[in-house]
Amino acid sequence: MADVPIEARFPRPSVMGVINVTPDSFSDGGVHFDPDIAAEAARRMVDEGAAIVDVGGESTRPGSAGTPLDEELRRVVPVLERLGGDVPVSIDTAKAEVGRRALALGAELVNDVTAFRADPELADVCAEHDAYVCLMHMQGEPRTMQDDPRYDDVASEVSSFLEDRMRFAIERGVREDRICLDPGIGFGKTLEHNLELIRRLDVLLALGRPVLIGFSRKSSLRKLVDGDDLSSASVAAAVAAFERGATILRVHDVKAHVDALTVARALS
Ligand code: HH2
Repeated sequence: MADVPIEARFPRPSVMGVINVTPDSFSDGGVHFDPDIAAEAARRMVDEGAAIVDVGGESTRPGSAGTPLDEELRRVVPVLERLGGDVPVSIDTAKAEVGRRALALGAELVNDVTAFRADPELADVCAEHDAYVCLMHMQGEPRTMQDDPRYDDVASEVSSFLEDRMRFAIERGVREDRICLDPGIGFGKTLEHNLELIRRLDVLLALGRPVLIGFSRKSSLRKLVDGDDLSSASVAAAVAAFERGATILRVHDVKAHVDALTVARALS
């Protein structure tokens, strides 16, 4: 892997396209379950301006119970094989073995929504491959995380959690200049928590790492707008996050986000 810090590899703003190879993801479940269709969608996202595509084989939607290793590998490996190392890929996994296989197949970033808590060995795998890493905050676990999330001060608590997890990753050999941080929009958070995390993104930015935000099609947006189509609401959230300092925006509708962020950057 090229020896480039994550902030140089992903200039602000960069778009990460989402490819969920799952039957049950909350926004695009089942759409990309066929590996040919998933690979084609990934290539299209890159053509539309995505800097990277995030391939995931385990749904983390509220209430979901987790996917066994064999099944997760069965979902993501055929997609990664089809992308053949020529499409920039991030692997959305919390499992060391999935990370290992994905990095061997050319993935360059490991996106772990558990920040190496579920499987600490994933940190060693990332260190060995000198992979880029996204560490995300989650309160609780997907099965129960939306039951009654509570914080005294959400921005400070998320930030100190991520500081601890970054220290852990570095202790295991991951270089700091490979790491980006994500407050985990919708992962054990109410609408108000999510909004406050974006409004007070400076608290997280003070850790000195690039920030990734995934607000796209999250159910909180549904509480703000009428109807089922969350694409405009997602774009607005991404632009607001960018203006407050976010670097990587994880999104489903790549073209709309790339256009909006291009204009937002020109205006900044
Ligand atoms: N959100 C989801 C999954 N992975 N990774 C990061 N770093 N940040 C996020 O906000 C994030 C994530 C959930 O969204 P989605 O992939 O659309 O759904 P599902 O988890 O149901 O597959």
